[in-house]
Amino acid sequence: MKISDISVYVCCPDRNFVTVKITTDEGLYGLGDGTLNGRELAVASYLENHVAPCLIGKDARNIEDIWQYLYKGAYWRKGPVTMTAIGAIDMALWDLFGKYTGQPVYQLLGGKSRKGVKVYAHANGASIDEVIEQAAGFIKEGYKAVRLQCSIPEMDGTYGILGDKKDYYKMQGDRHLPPEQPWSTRKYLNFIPSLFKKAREVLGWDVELVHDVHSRLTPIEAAKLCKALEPYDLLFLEDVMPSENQAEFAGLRPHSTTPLAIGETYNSIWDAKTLIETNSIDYIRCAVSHFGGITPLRRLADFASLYHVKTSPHGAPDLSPIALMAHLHFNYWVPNFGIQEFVGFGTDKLNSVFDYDIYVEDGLMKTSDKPGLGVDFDFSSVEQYPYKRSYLPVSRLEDGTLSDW
Ligand code: CS2
Ligand code: MG
Repeated sequence: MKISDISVYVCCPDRNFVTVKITTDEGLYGLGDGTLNGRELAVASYLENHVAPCLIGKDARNIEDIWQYLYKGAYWRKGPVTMTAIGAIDMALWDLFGKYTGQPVYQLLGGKSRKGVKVYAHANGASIDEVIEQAAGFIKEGYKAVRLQCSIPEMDGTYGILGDKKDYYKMQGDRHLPPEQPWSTRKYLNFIPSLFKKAREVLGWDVELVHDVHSRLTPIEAAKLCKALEPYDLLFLEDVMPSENQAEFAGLRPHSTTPLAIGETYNSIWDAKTLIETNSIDYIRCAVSHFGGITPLRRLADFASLYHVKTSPHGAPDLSPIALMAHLHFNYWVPNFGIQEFVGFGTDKLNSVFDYDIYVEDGLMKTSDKPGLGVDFDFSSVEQYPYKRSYLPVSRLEDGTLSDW
């Protein structure tokens, strides 16, 4: 089964996605997600100009060798652009191998370890009441876990509640440049515990609650928040501070039993190694696309399991349904699975472009037994919904200083 063509498709059905199609001489094709939010064309170019030419003629079944070839063979290792490109190729190869063998990918990984994949939904709102009302709706639908994000009073357009606004592009203005958002750590820290206090009063204690800090605190502020939220028993607190300095996380642990999650921006096991082996985190959130594919994610999960760290792959709307499907297969199998982030089924436009086989039943995500990843793509969407330049927001302190995102 030799690779005969690799094509890259960039389209924008309400947001930009990079899709890789690997075709073989047997006429089969596999799909991979190469979307890197705000830097989509860099990955597309890396794939088209630097990766595709090297892979034509290679045996598509040699997934591990192709991964090593692209990682070790490039000399310039790691980095989000490189690893997202490798991730897209790796996903497409697993999809292909599934189609070639007639097996769903979870079966090739070692089979199902669970009935379904527990997910957490997103409740985002402009006020505490709005967030709690949304969360209550999810619980009623059967969800067992919900992430709570709320606008901070007197801080317009707080990041984290942006996801629900479907006019994402409008916020970026006519020139499509990064929107700027204000940030005040003091206002945030003064407010957030009241969200979780009310949530427990109204929603009770059965539901698992999550919150994402988006790396905005210093170590001492992070310790303060972990302690303040401890009475509300979170499943985890995500990205409580930036992690370039992995060693800082160990210092947080003695302060609080609030579980910690991190990893959505990581693209190599080296980004997580110290955090894991010093028992500094509880959940590792690396994504199949940005981490270089299913192949390295398996190695990460096995390593994490030695330290009781569970997986919780990133599941934001800027990962395409191809990555979502890859996560679903991975999560069905991975022994130390924690929970999957799930933001819902996307807009009508998105669903007209991607045909993906998932459903949620009693808070568990499931798929049927289609070979491969169980996802297809409308290749004409590139003309129908062409790429639109887009950026993530930038945050500034109230005095104008650029702040951690
Ligand atoms: C967030 C993401 O889902 C999450 O946990 O951190 O929405 C993140 O902001 C985006 O994926 C960035 O591209
Ligand atoms: Mg996050």
